[in-house]
Amino acid sequence: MRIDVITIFPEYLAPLGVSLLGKARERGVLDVHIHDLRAWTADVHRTVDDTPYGGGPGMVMKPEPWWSALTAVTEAGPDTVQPTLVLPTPSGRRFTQRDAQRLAGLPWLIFACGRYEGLDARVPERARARIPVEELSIGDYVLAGGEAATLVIVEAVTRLLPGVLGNADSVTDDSFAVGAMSGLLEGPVYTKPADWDGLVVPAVLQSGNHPAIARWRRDQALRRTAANRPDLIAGLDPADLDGRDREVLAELEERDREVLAEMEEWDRETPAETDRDPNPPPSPSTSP
Ligand code: JEW
Repeated sequence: MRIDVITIFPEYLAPLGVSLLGKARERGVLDVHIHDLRAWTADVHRTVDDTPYGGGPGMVMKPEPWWSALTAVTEAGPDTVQPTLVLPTPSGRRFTQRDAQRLAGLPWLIFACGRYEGLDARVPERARARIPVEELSIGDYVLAGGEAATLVIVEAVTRLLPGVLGNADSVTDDSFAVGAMSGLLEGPVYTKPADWDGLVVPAVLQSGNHPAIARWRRDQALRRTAANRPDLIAGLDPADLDGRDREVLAELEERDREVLAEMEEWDRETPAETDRDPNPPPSPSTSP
């Protein structure tokens, strides 16, 4: 896979030259090129931004340097394959593991890292008439530019390439990956020593009873998913749940109902704040 990154902060992308990615690059699986957008400016000040039409805060990236850069980078690459332009933006579709898998199957990705309030909208519009363009958001928070999002997407994609990760099996069963535990978060993992300062690894994992281990792991995955990602539980296909799965989830829902009932009781029996003594007498402490 070939990856080009265009940015006004090429030093920000330095991690792409080291460690795991470095190994893949040495093996020829991955070919990464970082470009300084300012190389395609025409004025003495190397200007890449200007004020927004219609007014408002901040600056917008000028289209001409971007179009020159994209044209040059596209023409410098292989002429046998088509590039896909990846535009990290807070206004894009959410980037998921499915996107990572799909992008990992493509031969050539060009990442355009914006800054300020983003690129002039005519850049992706014009690029779309020539090549596939993917406007992607890595999450619902606002970064200062596309560089960190590019590092995230490049790492998620390249770890799926053969030769990037040493152990090809360890990419198959992780959280969000497709497989037996699809749609669930991973449960806790342990390694030696079995007893670490009195904290012991759950006995079932040391039992050698593989069906029991698989069941325990699924219980843990269900519990953790219900606690941290109720949206994923809601999205599960009922056909993927067995009897024990339903039992675990029913138990968690029952605990939820008990806590809710307790809170409603507290609400009924506690006077409103406006009716309460702001300086109550000290009550007996229950702290350890
Ligand atoms: C992200 C690229 C480039 C992605 C995710 N655009 C824009 C923009 C920015 C701040 C406020 C409003 C719009 C900054 N910015 C980026 C932000 C990607 C750029 C400029 C980004 N969050 N933030 N998931």
